[in-house]
Amino acid sequence: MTKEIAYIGLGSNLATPEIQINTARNAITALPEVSEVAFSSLYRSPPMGPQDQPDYINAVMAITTGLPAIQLLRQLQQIELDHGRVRKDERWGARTLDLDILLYGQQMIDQPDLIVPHYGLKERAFVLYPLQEIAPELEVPGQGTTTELLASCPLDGLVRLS
Ligand code: A4P
Ligand code: MG
Repeated sequence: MTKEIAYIGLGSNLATPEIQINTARNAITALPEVSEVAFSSLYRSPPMGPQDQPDYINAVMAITTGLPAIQLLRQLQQIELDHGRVRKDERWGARTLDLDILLYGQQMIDQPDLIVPHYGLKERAFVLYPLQEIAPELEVPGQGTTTELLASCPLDGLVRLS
């Protein structure tokens, strides 16, 4: 079976975010047909969206996987639920765990529930900086390398944690 390298964005701003990110990492690694390739530093940033919520902790993980992209998404959504994620109507509201597929090989996917590359990838410092940390030469299909994209993405208060 062909394997793809996929990049997953992890975010949390409730219930001790560092622990959420760590247990999510373990749950992703434990999925069938998934192996971890790299994991970025943790980053802290002020919330994008409603400001009356805690700061976020974000990271990016690279995996190899034999799962088709849509099956990977379903597995990630189950992990979100297992972490007590409650979907509310408020856009960009606080959450225990958010898992986004940033990239899936060099594929461009445009389906009702899955758009890859992730639409916020190049504007969001909390996605692009950790992604560039683990994949500085990576080509984002149709958009340039992560290092090139970083040049026009301000930090917006993002801090890399040691
Ligand atoms: N979906 C489509 N494409 C994808 C993809 N590539 N990966 C669909 C994952 N999901 C994808 O997601 C809504 C729908 O997107 C899903 O049903 C899936 O089929 P959701 O997780 O239910 O909703 P959401 O995450 O609240 O919405 P949205 O617009 O995706 O929010 P974001 O973009 O995830 O932003 N501030 C900081 N500092 N750091 C953060 O991480 N995160 C958010 C959430 C807001 N503010 C933040 C952060
Ligand atoms: Mg999401």
